[in-house]
Amino acid sequence: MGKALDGVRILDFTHVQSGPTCTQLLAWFGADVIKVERAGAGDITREQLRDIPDVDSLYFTMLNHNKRSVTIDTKNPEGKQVLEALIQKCDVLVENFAPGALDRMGFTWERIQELNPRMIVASVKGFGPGPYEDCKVYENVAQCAGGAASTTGFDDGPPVVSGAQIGDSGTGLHLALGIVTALYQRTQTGRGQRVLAAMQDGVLNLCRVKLRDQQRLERTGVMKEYPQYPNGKFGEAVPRAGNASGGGQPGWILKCKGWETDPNAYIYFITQAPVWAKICNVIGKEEWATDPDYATPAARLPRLKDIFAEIERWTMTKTKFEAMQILNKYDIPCGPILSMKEIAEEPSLRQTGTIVEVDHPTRGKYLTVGNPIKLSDSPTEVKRSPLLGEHTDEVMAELGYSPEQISALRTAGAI
Ligand code: CAO
Repeated sequence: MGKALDGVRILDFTHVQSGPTCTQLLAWFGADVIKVERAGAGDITREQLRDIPDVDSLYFTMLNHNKRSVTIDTKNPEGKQVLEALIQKCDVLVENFAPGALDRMGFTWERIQELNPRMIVASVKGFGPGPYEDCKVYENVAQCAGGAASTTGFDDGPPVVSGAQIGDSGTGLHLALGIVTALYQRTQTGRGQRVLAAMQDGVLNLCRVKLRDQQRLERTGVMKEYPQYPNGKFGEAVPRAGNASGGGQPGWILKCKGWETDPNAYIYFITQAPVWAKICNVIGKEEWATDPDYATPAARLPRLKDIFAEIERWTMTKTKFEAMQILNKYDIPCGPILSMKEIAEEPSLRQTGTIVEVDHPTRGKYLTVGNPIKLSDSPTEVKRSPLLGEHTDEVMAELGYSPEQISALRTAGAI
């Protein structure tokens, strides 16, 4: 079966996490992704957080599946020529260098357009135009600058960053959408364009509900679904809401059987209004279904803390999986707090290809997260990440270089 992006060639000039997540998705959708790396060293993550000496790290392998790797010294004049040939051959150039690095290499937007007017140039940067546009940015900086950290954690503690890589992988996902959109527009205009996904913007997009709440707070001074209501205080900015649900259906994380020793023996429990009577039955508080102090969502809001304490008395008598099974029977929305170990061992995730075991020539077998986006006409086959420069000769030959030319460029240190 063909792939959705068959025939699309990506010049992948990305490194670390944000850019590579984007190009990995495009590769999974069938694009030919040619990763250009620094001769001799490669993407810095190849050697970061290594668990096996001299073997590409999991950090690298898990972000660079289905790509080809070529090594080019793009500061070497002959290396620049090779890059120019690649620019002429490819549809999209994706990069996430520090601001200005591509220009300093001599590959300004104008120069790229001269070489290939159809080229789409897609960039991840930490910030969009403004006071911080020249800054280098990593994941947690973006989480802080995009509003995630100030709204995550508990009211009586410091801001907290999330384990989910919303700054890096989140922005890579935004960029991938920008790229396929630009490819689609090119079918009409015949022209390339620039695509920018700033990490601050990507994080803020995912924190949209918090900007909603900022405006609600300014208008009313209080947000009744927040744990600060009714006894705590609201300030000028959206406070950290602990584990309260972001939506209109109050939720909280509750202890389950075994919580004393298992750090993940918890369940997320949502007191969804339509199933309130069923919740009351399950936890043995049938009278709450009709008691005017508890019967309506509005009446419950000032009592949420006590309500969750009562529900927790019930969840603590069950394991998170037992609780899940019972609650699901009544359509009560809830979710077990799954550890990474439990996720890694979950058979259904293996069956859907969301968790995949991959074999690597120097590492051996390892687990990775497969393509989370499933297309019925473009199934994903996860292939191992390339070794450094593994495809240099192959790609050079495709660009029309003879074996002698390739060997001369190698001697010159250009590749
Ligand atoms: N041949 C020769 N030189 C190369 C090369 C190649 N194949 N590939 C890259 N280089 C050079 C670049 O030209 C640049 O040189 P100059 O500084 O002289 O212009 C240099 O390598 C390094 O680029 P960098 O500044 O991007 O790398 P860094 O490690 O110092 O910074 C990072 C890393 C991520 C902070 C920065 O790239 C950045 O802010 N990127 C944008 C935001 C982003 O994506 N952040 C997420 C990272 S994942 O957490």
